[in-house]
Amino acid sequence: MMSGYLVKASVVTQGTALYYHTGQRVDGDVTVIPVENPANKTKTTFTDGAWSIDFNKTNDVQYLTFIIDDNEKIGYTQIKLATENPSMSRLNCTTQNISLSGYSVDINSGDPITSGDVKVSVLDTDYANTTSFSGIWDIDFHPCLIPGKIYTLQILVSGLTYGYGEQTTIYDFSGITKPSSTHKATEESSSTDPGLDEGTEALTSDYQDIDASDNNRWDYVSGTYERAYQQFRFIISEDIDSIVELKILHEGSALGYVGTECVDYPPDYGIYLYLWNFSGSYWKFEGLHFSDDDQTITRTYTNPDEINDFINQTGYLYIQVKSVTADAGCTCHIYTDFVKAEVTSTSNLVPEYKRGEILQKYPAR
Ligand SMILES: [Ca+2]
Ligand SMILES: [Ca+2]
Repeated sequence: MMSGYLVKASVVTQGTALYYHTGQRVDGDVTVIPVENPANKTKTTFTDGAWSIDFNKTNDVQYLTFIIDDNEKIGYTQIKLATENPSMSRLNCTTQNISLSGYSVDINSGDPITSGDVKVSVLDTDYANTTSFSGIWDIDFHPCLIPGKIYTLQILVSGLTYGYGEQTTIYDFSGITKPSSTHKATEESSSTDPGLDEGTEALTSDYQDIDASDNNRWDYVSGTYERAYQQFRFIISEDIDSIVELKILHEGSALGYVGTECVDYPPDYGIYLYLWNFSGSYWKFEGLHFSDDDQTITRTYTNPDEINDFINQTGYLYIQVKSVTADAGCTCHIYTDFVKAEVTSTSNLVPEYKRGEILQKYPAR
């Protein structure tokens, strides 16, 4: 509550100060600042909530700001005495010493933001100050402000935190040399599908041929009346339950036989792609093409049951390609230019940059 009356050149203002949350009466100080003539500010102490203050009014004063504080809390209000307002831009500012501190949490995870930057801007002025923090943020800043004018402080806290996000890992033969603890490719000639790891391991030079889509190809030739096989093994390091997508790519081709002495001339092209199904222990057919040149076969799996069929608990994933069957007296070629698996999972903690904003009123003194 507040009332004011004019005594000669003095303005006497009275009011009652209560704590906002409890309604208890305040013991503290009241300061009145004539906004257009802040040098004339005056302060007095009061108890039990009731305050009264007077000051000498000059003609140019139209706004009064009252600030109540008890060394812990601050309240303020502003009143207007007249209708005409001189430009505040003509008024002198005084340097303020302001300290702010706080505690930031990531609103999604609830985890504290333990390091980052805090920036304070005083809106409607050019003043801004930034400092880095770790733990609780705090900042000291010294804008030049017009006493009695109420400013808005914009406090921006930005910090590094970590959240769960999707991450894609590519498994291919780039940089792999024989033998590798994780990657293995084998070649085999057989009239029936081989099991896992039954063939002969490829050479390091073969791994280099299949490490990129560059038309350098690993070429394997079967025996007569047999199919040519190539198998590729990867060990997937992601937790199987966190995998949301598995993508397989094979680029290559296969040639049914070579040589005019063969029965079925011209050649018979065809390449078949399989994934090993660990649940049923068999090669599951997943794609084919009959081109005489490189073609890409891609398959994408998002069904967790399917992903669990193709990647076992140890992370093993097997891809197999095979040719058609060679005729008697003929051989088959199988070519791989590039092969890879892409695994997208949610298991990895990924860095995220968080940003928060607080607006706070500030009555300059
Ligand atoms: Ca190619
Ligand atoms: Ca290649």
